[in-house]
Amino acid sequence: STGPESTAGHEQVVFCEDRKSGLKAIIGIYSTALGPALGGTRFYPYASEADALHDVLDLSRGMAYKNALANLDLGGGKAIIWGDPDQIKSEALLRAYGRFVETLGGRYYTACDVGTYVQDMDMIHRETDYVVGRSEAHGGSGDSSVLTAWGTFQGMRAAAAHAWGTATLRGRRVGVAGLGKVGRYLVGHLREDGAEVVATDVSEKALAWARQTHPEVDLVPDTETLITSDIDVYAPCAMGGALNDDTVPVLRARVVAGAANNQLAHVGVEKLLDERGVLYAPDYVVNSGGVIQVADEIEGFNFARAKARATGIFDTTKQILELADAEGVPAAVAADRLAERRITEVGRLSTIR
Ligand code: NAI
Ligand code: K
Repeated sequence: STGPESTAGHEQVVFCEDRKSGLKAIIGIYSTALGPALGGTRFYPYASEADALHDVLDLSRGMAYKNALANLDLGGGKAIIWGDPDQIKSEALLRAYGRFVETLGGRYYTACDVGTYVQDMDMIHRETDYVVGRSEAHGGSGDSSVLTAWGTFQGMRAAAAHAWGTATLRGRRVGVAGLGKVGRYLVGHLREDGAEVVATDVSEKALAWARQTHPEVDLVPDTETLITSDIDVYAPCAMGGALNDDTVPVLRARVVAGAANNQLAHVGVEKLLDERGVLYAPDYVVNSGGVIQVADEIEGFNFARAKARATGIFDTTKQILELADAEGVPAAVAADRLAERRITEVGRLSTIR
């Protein structure tokens, strides 16, 4: 829980309420310096309005950095809908929300996040064009884990090049924690590149997929076994907080590069990684293939163009790791600096769009 929140630093924060449908939402626009703000809508039963506000302010700022490093002409925003989606999500509520997004006139584009899905974006689209992450039937790009996994693989190749001199995972042992939508595509890319893969998941379904599709992949019972085994690369592809005070000291991988959001459990973990000589490819950089994919819908989705942009995650990751060395800071800090530079140099600063 958090105290009163300052909105200083954010361009605009919009509180939305529609009594009839029970909608309570907050849209946070951190910056439109690089273009319209883009970020998903999180539908979550926050304990308090203060918690909801704290999350939307945090997440919208994060999106500004993510979109800047993804080389998108987009600023950062995010929204939350306050409540339990299983209890209150309805056509009326989503459409009321869509009308609020429409009132912003294109300063904010929404997309999927925790608790919202492609079909919800299709519903919101009935009220506004400022929504991406739609289904293919509605002019969208469908499942964004395709380019998320591709981009993560590119970021991992860049980290491999930085660590070992060649941009391949060939002959390396890569530990994938989480064989969900992203993890499964990632395993495919790794195998094609000639990596050995060891993996884990808590879901029997996910493990069955691995046994069926990739019988050569070693399966281990849990993440602890995975990270303490003899792996070169650790790819967190499940929940947040994978890198913490318990895991970092026992990590055997030289490189960490994975799709999971918010891998660093708290501020300071980036220093622990640095001290152990672990090369960490920042999560929000390597997993930006997803936002790159959905953002492409604004121009009319073109898979080849979006894939080419996601391939650019290789160069961005390389640049960040080099900047980290040059400035003697952890990669996570270098990433933030690079994002701030692009926002300041390319961005039209505080020009309201
Ligand atoms: P998903 O829900 O399809 O897959 C997650 C997998 O992790 C599931 O198979 C689940 O059983 C497994 N899992 C959960 N807890 C675990 C544990 N303790 N140990 C091992 N496995 C565990 O999710 P998805 O879409 O594959 O996303 C994975 C991560 O990547 C998430 O952190 C997500 O926020 C992030 N991400 C996903 C994007 C996308 O486009 N799908 C975009 C950017 C980030
Ligand atoms: K997401």
